[in-house]
Amino acid sequence: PFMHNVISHPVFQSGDAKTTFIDNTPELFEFPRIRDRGNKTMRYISEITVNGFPGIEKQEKRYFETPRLPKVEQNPMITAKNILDQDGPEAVAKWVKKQESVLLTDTTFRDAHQSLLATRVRTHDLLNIAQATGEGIPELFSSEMWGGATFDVAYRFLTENPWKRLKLLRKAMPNTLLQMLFRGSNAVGYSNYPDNVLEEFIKEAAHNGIDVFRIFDSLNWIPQMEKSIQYVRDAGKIAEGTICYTGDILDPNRTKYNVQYYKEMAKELEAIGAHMIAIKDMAGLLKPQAAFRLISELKETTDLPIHLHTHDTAGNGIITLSAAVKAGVDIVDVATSAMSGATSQPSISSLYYALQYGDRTPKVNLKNVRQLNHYWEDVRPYYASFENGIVAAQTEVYDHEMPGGQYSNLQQQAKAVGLGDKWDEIKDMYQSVNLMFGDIVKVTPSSKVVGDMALFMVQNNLTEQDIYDRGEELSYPDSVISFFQGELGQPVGGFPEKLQQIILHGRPAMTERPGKFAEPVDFEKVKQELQELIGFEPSKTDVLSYLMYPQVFLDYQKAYEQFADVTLLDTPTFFSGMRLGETINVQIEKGKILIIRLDEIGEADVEGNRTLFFNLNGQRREIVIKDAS
Ligand code: 3PY
Ligand code: ZN
Repeated sequence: PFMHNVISHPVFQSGDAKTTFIDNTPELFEFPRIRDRGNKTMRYISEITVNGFPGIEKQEKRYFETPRLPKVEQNPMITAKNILDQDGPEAVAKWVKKQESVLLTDTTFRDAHQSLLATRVRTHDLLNIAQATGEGIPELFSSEMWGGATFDVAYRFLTENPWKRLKLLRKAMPNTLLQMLFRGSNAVGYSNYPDNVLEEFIKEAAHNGIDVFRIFDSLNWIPQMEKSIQYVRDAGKIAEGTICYTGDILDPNRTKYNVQYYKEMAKELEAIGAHMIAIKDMAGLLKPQAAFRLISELKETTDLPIHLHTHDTAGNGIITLSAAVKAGVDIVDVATSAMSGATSQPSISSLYYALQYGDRTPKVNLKNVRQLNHYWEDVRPYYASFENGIVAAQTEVYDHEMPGGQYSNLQQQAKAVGLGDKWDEIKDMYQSVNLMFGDIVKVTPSSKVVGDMALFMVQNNLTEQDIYDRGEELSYPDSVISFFQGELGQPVGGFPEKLQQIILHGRPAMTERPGKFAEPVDFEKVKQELQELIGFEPSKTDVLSYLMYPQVFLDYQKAYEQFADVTLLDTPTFFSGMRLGETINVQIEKGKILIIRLDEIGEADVEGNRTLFFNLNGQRREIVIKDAS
């Protein structure tokens, strides 16, 4: 129901929308004749009130208390951000190594809500607490607030421009390093991009406020990370070369990813210019004793600072982090308590108490930490519809090895194709497919390949043997074909040849870095093309977004034209619309407030249209909405 006009237009849906589409299809532009923001805002509210928010069940708007806003005690100091700005990334690395206490990265603004709430936390709610977070915990190494799925979800589901989020948080937290997750040659998307796109993206991200880039490759293939690391260095920012952790270094039966493997990878990352080494345990597989061993050995291998990222899915997060701290890890990732645990990161305050009175206790003002957490206790319930349903520890992750972010997605996908009752079987199949594929690193986008194949096999009642026996006759999911063609790069130890032959029906595969052959993008040309589509001159960041997510970006622009800036709405209104008789305030700019009251919702007429009667700043207004029910 959202952007009915353009998006559901048959030409647009067929994918044939050319640059002349808008000229030849003037009816699309009949609705936004209403110029003013008040009407556009009421139109959005009406749409949601009548038809619900897309993708979630329509429900009564709940009553919420205003979130408690903290009064933090200030303790001005020289922060890691100040060091970066004054002396550059090497100075930061040196400073990190000098700290006796363990340093912390707060993932509340990114991975925590990506892992718990389907990445749905809005800029509105981040911005309300950003300044207090920066001032209340200046000791943080960094705040992770961008990358991964945030980019896509912001445009697609929240009708937000993620670049604007970055700029606003940058301004609100001037003394905190802002960190992003970057998928190497896949940037913040799912496919391979030409090198000059990576370069431009990193340049713009740095320019708009990103200080630390955590660069990983979904197969741990160094050639896919090399360029990005160089571009981050060129931008004067911090490049974290990332090792994705999989398997179990202590399991005598699984020797592919052993300590030696990780040590060699750390050396390679150092050699291609990483300022720090990140260990990205995306599924939460790193057990406490393995963490102690891994960090101890890596500390002996490299002089670069080591930054550990894990998930608490199996319930061992704090023990794992404590063991890593004991072994000398420099920085660890944590989240505010109300947004921690289960598929998210371990809690900042739990870790604090676990390490209290020790020689590496994190230096944070715990009173401030607690105050900030009150805010999140109050805000998380806004997003109840997006909770992933994992409320307790799940040790079976040690078997299936599915990243937390994928778990609920794949579960949804399974339900959508009528396999909801086969979820246990799908998890087992996921594990088998991983082994069939040669035991690969599983994280966006390689995790999607394994998930798609598992679903495909369960759906079609196929066993591993069936694939070998009559696999030539089957047609596989696109992601699986593209993986075996080498389009994501090369997995550790290469592809299983027999399976590769079967899936590619004997066609040859790429063995080199895909970006080596990709034509550079002509930014000027893309800009022209986009300008014709949207009717105004796009910014550099618009062009980059359009390159990564063409349709998503165009959909976003249409929604913006239709509804104006919906990021200004409070979150309960954004997801649930308004109650009859309710009044809300929307600050559209400094000193300019819309006071909106919903007075009446009319009956649907024969065509299914309803009239909603509002009072906007004292004047009666009507909005007509099609009831899609
Ligand atoms: C992402 O790429 O979105 C991830 O969070 C990987 O863990
Ligand atoms: Zn993560």
